[in-house]
Parts: sequence; C-alpha cells; structure tokens
Amino acid sequence: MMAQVYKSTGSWYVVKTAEGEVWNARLKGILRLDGITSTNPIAVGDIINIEPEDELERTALVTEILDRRNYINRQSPSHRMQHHIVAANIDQSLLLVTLKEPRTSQGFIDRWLVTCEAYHVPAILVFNKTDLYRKKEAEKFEAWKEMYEAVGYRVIRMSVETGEGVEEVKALLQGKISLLSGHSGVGKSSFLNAILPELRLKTQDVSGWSGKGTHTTTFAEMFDLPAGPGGLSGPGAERVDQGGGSQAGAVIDTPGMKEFGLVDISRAELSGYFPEMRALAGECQFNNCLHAEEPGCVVKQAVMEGDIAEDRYVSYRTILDSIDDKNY
Ligand SMILES: Nc1nc2c(ncn2[C@@H]2O[C@H](COP(=O)(O)OP(=O)(O)O)[C@@H](O)[C@H]2O)c(=O)[nH]1
Ligand SMILES: [Mg+2]
Ligand SMILES: [Zn+2]
Repeated sequence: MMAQVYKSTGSWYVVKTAEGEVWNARLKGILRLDGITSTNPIAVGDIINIEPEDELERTALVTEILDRRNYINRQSPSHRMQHHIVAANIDQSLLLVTLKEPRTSQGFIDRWLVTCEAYHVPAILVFNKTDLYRKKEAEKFEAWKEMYEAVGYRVIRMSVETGEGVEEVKALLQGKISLLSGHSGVGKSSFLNAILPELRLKTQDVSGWSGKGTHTTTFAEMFDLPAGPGGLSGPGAERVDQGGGSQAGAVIDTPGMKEFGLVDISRAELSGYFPEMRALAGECQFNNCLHAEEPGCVVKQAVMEGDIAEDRYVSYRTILDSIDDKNY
C-alpha cells in the first residue's frame, strides 16, 4: 500500500493512504539503508510502501521508501556531521519572518534562501505581525521588500492578528505542498489555525517572550488543506500519489528553528545560490573566483555600483566564512 508520511515522532510515522486512511507505520530492522547520514531515514512528505501489521490497530511496517522528488536537509544542531531531513517532496517553501517579537535577522533569511536554492525549492518570504510595525519597522520592511524582490523572491505582508494578507498567502498554498518555516514565535501555528480553524494548534504565549521560547511544535507535521473552490472540504477530496499529497494541497508545519547549519554546500558553489551572483557567473577575471579578495571580480564591482545589495553581499561573505571546506 502506498502512503505518504504526515508526521514522524521518532520511531513511528503517521501516514495516509490514497484512500485517506491513517496508519501508524514503523521501520523494521530489515530495511537498513546504506550510507544514510541523516538522523531521520524517513521524513514528512516521503512516499512509502507499507504492509499492514495489525488491521485493527492500524499499524503497519514500512517496506519501501520511494525516491524523493526533492527534500530539504539541515545540519543537526547537536551533531555537526549529521543531517536532518526537514521534509521531502515539497513544491515551495514559505519562510515566515517578523521584524518584531521576535526579530528575524537578515542572515537567517539569507541562509534559508540559500538552502532553498540549493535544493531547487522556490521560496516565498512572508512578513508576519505587520500590525506591530511602527515607522522603523515599516521602513525596514520596504527596504527588504525592495532588496528581495530585486533578486526575484516574492515578498508578502501578513498579519494573522488583523487578517492582512492571510487570504493572499492561503491562495498561494492551493494545490501545492508547502513547507512552512521560521523562527519559533513568528506565528506559524497561528497562521495555520487561521486557515484551518479546526486544527486548534497550540500557540505560544508571547507575553514574557525571552527570545528562547519553549517550542510548542516538536515534530514536523503535514496538514491537508480543504479542497474545492473557496477552500470547502468534501469527502474523497484527498488523494495520495507519487509526490502528490492531497489535491487541494498541504502545509508542513516545522518546529521553530533557532539556527540551522547549511549542509552539502561548498564554498565554490555558494554564489550559485545567490541569484544575483549566479547571473554574473563566469564573468570574473578568475573562473574560480569566490568574490572575496580576488582582483577583477564583477560581483564586487556590482556591489560597488549598487547593482547588488551590500547587505546581501555581507550575508554571502558571512556564509562563505562559515563553510569549512574540509568537510568536502
Ligand atoms: N501581534 C501579532 N501577534 C501574532 C501574530 N501572529 C501570531 N502572533 C502571536 O505570536 C505568538 C507566537 O505565535 P505562534 O503561532 O505560536 O508561533 P510559532 O512558534 O511560529 O508557531 C502568539 O502569541 C501569537 O498570538 C500577528 O500577526 N500579530
Ligand atoms: Mg508553532
Ligand atoms: Zn568574483
């Protein structure tokens, strides 16, 4: 039976079949996968084959993991050399960011964008909590919007509190599997509750926000979106197929990420994941130019002339310095 993974709690996977049946599946020792360096061999979004173990309890064994169309990996925060697959078979990635309570740093946004570029997953930036914006934040937003749109990313204003932009973001989710990410406290669960009221996800109390926040979402989890025009759900609307998920689309809520390391990216590759630098590939004096201290660098020239945002270049250099090429 083919099924898609909706939630992973470590050793058990909550999966859904094409008929919309929910099973609890587990990996048996037999299915040992060679060369796996990730902390989780099966991720949310994976398409698997299962064999029923107990029909009454709806438990099953995983017999096969089908090839992934794509996936997003991150470095495990505790073990540098280990990967953690955040989600598999996704169509797009929505990064929720905030300029207040908590403030998302540009470095965090750029690292996330680099990751999405590296895995060929289109990324959209959603600025939530716009109701909290004063002059300072409004100006910051406009500057960042201009900067990211110039590079080709879609930037949306949203306030789950007032409803601004919620319908626009909801419309973007239709028919796709979207990964919802962002720091803890930016409003991921609140947003999902707004578009899927029956969910009633636990949200975090922002009062007494310490910047540390307890994570209310511990595991990534996928939620089907209601089917049909206007988001009306009907029976039989959900379907699982190869890389599919529900026809109406689905959203994967991820635990708030404080930090994540980039994996599998070498220093030489990095500028290829900055679209504005990728556009200049091969034009520098040295063809192995890292756009750092080399002479005749067109990227640095573009920064000087204001064609590439200085802040994006600073992010590039920061990430470049953080990549330890000894890993490759
Ligand atoms: N002012 C304001 N607060 C919001 C908004 N969206 C969410 N919050 C609050 O931010 C806090 C964290 O939200 P939560 O959904 O738990 O964030 P998550 O960790 O990303 O899932 C909660 O107290 C929400 O009520 C918004 O648009 N404006
Ligand atoms: Mg949450
Ligand atoms: Zn260069």
